[in-house]
Amino acid sequence: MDKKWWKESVVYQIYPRSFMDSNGDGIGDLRGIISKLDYLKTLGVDVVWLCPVYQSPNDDNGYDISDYQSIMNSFGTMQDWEELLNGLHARGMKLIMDLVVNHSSDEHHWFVESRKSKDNPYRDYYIWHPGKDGEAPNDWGSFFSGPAWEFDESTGEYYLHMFSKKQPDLNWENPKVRREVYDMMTWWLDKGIDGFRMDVINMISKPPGLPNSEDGGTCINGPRVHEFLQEMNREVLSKYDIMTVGETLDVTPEDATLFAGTDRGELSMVFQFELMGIDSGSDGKWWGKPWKLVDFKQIFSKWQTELEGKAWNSIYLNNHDQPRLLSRFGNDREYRNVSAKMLATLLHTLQGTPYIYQGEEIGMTNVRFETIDEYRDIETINMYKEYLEKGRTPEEIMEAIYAKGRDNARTPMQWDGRSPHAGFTTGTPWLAVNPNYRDINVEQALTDENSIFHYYRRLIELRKQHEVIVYGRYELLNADDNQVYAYTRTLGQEQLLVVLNFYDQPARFNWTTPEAEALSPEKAQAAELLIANYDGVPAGADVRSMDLRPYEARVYKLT
Ligand code: TEU
Ligand code: CA
Repeated sequence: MDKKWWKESVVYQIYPRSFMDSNGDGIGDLRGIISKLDYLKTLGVDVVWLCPVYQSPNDDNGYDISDYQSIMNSFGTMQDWEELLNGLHARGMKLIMDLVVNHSSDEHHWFVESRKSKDNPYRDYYIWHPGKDGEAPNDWGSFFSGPAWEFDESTGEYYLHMFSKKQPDLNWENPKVRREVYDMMTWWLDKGIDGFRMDVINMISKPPGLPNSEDGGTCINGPRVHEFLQEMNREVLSKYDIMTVGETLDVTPEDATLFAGTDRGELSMVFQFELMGIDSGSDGKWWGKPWKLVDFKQIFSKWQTELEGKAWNSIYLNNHDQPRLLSRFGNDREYRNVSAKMLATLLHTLQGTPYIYQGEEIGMTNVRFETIDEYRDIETINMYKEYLEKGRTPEEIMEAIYAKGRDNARTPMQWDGRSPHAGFTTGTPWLAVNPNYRDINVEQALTDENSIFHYYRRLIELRKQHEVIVYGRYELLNADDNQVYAYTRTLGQEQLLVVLNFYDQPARFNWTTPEAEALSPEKAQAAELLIANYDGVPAGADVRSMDLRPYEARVYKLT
């Protein structure tokens, strides 16, 4: 068993713009986060992942960086940042920073230089190409609608931008670019941070000749990506006791063992997106289809078993780019409390490092703003225009945004139910607060012992008490059951049984595999209930079959 602190940790993701505003300008900031450190300590998380706080024109809320070594003015100063780091460390928590180096902002001085002339020393920091027959160099599309190429008048060439045109892709083929990135990373690590979350890191190597996507050309998992990451590890990461998590689009478990394999000298773990695609349609995420529990189980199980002993999972069901997990996979209406706890039980009893996205711990939900003008996310705004042009109705498009838009996750954190704007700001928030804050807020959650928050706190505590939760081997039970998700976790003599009803109806669980038959009736009746999301679970009942209430979740210790 290869023990590591980051395997035993729970990570809390902060989207600074939406977390807490300390000065009334409507934008969350570093001093706001500092004022909530005791809240995080109460929850019990070990690591904070801070989304980008660097200087940025905010075309994509900080994922377009114009200076990697200074703090965005509206978030505060470097001194505030140091106070945040010290405040976390003083409370026994760690800090990982977002590393966004597939692209920079077009306002970064590298790009300002680069676009000046073809012989500028920074020209090769980015990916420039002449057009082909008066058109873009290839057929790639940007993730934020439209082509991935922008024609630049001044030199008559195109530059590549996989995201917005204000996010030109850096040219990793250029060793100078890699050196700059490694030096910058070292500079942050020497300030004492505990690691990085690496934005779209499996896109940094572009295929030679930039073939059309029609011909299989893609910037995902490009030919030199592992070479670059191994170099980065050698030059930078290996010199520190840190954790790294790569955001990797479109990867299989096999790819993950390459990026995060124990002996690969690359990353600690990756975020996979297979689960996030479970309700996508043929035309991507917006025009989706309902998801099925059997598929959901199959995907988690595949990752659990295929990474076992080879690489480490990161476990999440939402982040700042995804709808709220409760609205997507649970029930954000009459079963909000129990279904949020049921999903939390899953996330905190799988093998891997769990990631909590701000507000998840109080059961925040998706939002439905009436008009597109109330939305702020560039992906959402571009998509609205794109599909209007393609002939969809505004109503249809708004429904897609309600289901999948990124602003669902970005509405401000709901701190209390009394103040205007949920106590997030005394001014006007940059994105409106979800009107349900009167019922769903931190103040309420802290005082109510039965709250989702306290359940998360107990789950985090439980992980510290039972090694089997961290390191135990996972085994799926009853794969074909479309209502109940059940599995065991086993480490030496220790065994857990987790049973989760995913539906708003009662369900019956019958454990019939040979392992269950091997359990003696005495043992099956002596199982200890470690945590459950309902009261009144019958004591001493045989755990091999049970009746579950809607969204009921139970974790038993069998040995
Ligand atoms: O996201 C990468 C990404 O491709 C998707 O998650 C994307 O944002 C979208 O949701 C697909 O439909 C990362 C960051 O997490 C995201 O916030 C940034 O916008 C993006 O990279 C560019 O830096
Ligand atoms: Ca502010």
